[in-house]
Amino acid sequence: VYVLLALVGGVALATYGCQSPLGRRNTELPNKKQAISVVVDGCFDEWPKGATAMADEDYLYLRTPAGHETNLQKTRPTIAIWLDMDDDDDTGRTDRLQPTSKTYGFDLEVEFSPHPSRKGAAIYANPGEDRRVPIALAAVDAMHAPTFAAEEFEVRISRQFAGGFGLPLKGLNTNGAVSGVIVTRTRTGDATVSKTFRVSAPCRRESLDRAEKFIPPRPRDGLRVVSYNVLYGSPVGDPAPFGRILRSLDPDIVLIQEWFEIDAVKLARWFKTNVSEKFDWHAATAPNMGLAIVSRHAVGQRPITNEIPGLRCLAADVHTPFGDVAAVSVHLACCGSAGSKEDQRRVVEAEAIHEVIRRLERSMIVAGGDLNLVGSRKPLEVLCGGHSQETSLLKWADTLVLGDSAIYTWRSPTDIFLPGRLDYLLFSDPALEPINAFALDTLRLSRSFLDEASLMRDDSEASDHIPIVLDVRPRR
Ligand SMILES: [Ca+2]
Repeated sequence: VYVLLALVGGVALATYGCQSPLGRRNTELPNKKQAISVVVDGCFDEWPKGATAMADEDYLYLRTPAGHETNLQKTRPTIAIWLDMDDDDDTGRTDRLQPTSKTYGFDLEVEFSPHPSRKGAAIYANPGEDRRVPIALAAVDAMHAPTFAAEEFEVRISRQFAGGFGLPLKGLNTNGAVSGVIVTRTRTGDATVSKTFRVSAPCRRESLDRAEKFIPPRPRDGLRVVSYNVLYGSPVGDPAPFGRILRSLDPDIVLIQEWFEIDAVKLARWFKTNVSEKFDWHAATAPNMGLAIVSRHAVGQRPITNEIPGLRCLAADVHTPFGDVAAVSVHLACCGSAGSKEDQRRVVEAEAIHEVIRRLERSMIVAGGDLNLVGSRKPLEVLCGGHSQETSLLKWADTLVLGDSAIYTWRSPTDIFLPGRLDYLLFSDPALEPINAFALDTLRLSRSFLDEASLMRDDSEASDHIPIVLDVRPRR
């Protein structure tokens, strides 16, 4: 892979110019341990021309076409990756596939939108001819991007699940050739098989190498904004992990979703008790919507008038040392897929919220929340106010997970869905300059880092969403 990547070494700059439907990346990527590898974000600019598979010490990456615009975990027909982990037909389930006619020994199958539910993902090991063993999704640390509908996807599969499933030791589990195909299969069994992909995997890292990453300090000449879906008010009954996480992030403004039935006084007190006594916290809440905005700076709630029953949007002016910043916490309707009624509802909600934001008449705007972007990308574009990030009122930040080369904001290890990017942070570009953007998943970080930041290994598992962070400073 490094030989392959050397060909595109020129791309290894701090800022990627992503021209995919995701839009141009507008925040710097954090320094990475490797000079370059795949960033699982739905942009393909780091992929050498013609490459469909790559591998590094930790993961196998596959460029997976769907053939039409769709959500990979809500698509039909089923799309499956059949992996010959050691490129050896003596192991796994043998199959002679047209049009290649080569005989494979498929060891691992990753199915998207599997039958009969046609949603989520399923992973199976084939340790022998007639054995098919389901593997928990979390064990394979698999994910894909984008989460919203696209024509092709970046998929990654961890190389760290070796052993335990009777899978071959050569190839993916240690080093050497890995091959496979992508199989599209209808419910009646009709299958279309891709060309074979083959990659030479470098030596696998001995054990999961958690990143020695430190949370970038809050900017002195700017503001740190956090968006956090806290899972049905979990901080009330389980304050410790949320307190540690928010303390480590040191936010100026927190945009909260799913914290129901709490008033501004109680919420400010929760922050004083659990995050920092140093500040007099201020809050605005919409308790029936589960939304809140909390800041160390004074907060003035803005009235919202809209025509849409059940719209979840809360706006406030935050009186920062740099002037008044409009802060907006949003939670769009959940579920569905591209074009579904839920997706159409999200578009309508995004239109209404964009109008709310426009009427706030502030130049400095930060907005964020759980957009539930499991259908089309349109709600995001509409919320920002335009298809092009060049001309829209708001831009979104690319919140790479700290210490990882991927963007996800939601994961639930016991769910049928793989991790996804549901949450976004937006900012008004003419007035605010993005400095840093990241997401915090404590599971990705090393013991020494966690100790340094006074975090516990499983703190970010207190919610199914992880906090996303954006640092901005006023442009002068
Ligand atoms: Ca990418």
